[in-house]
Amino acid sequence: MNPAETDALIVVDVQNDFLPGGSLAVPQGDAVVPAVNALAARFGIVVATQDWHTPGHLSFASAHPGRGPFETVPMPYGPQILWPDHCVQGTAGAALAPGLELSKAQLVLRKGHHHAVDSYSAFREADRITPTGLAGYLRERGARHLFVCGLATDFCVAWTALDGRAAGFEVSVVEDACRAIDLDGSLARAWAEMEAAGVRRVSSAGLRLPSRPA
Ligand code: VGL
Ligand code: ZN
Repeated sequence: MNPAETDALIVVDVQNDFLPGGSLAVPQGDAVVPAVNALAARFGIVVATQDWHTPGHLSFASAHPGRGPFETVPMPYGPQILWPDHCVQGTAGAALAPGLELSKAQLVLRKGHHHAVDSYSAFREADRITPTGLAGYLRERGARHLFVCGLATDFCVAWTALDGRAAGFEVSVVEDACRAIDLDGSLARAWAEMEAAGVRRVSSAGLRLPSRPA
């Protein structure tokens, strides 16, 4: 598999709060940094996303008295897992990880900024209706095949990959450049859903991307 000039790398939520020591730490989340850097050097289109919540965002357990992190509550758009406060707009926890070399990323897309609606997906908010604009951006850039990596495999990476397919793109998830939260079997479920939707499961080593000048 040889990504063409019009293939796009989507780097999902590689932010301090998802790294060890962060408020919603993904086990070994920091391990994706070198893998993502190596991938980014080889793609013509690079997009990074940031989870970007308002203070007191309704996906935070702290906004629901009597509820705790990782419980599920009904929201108007469906069930919502409650999370520890994380990735609050402008905070150090919301910053991209140190060591991430994404100076060539042309777009940094922020999501989850509507106070009452979560957005795991980089394409559509959790109401499944409100678009972020990413599909239009990628189409206008001529992208056809998206390679998705980052954090966390079973939430923002999976939802982004599934919505990328729904938007008509070829989608591959680069497994070694992702890490998962894995809450009650969520990782196995995410891979099953992605495979059923035609998302390819690939590794960096299997890509044989042409190296390109910076
Ligand atoms: C994420 C849970 C809550 C993610 C974001 O980036 O996978 N997970 N917010
Ligand atoms: Zn979030």
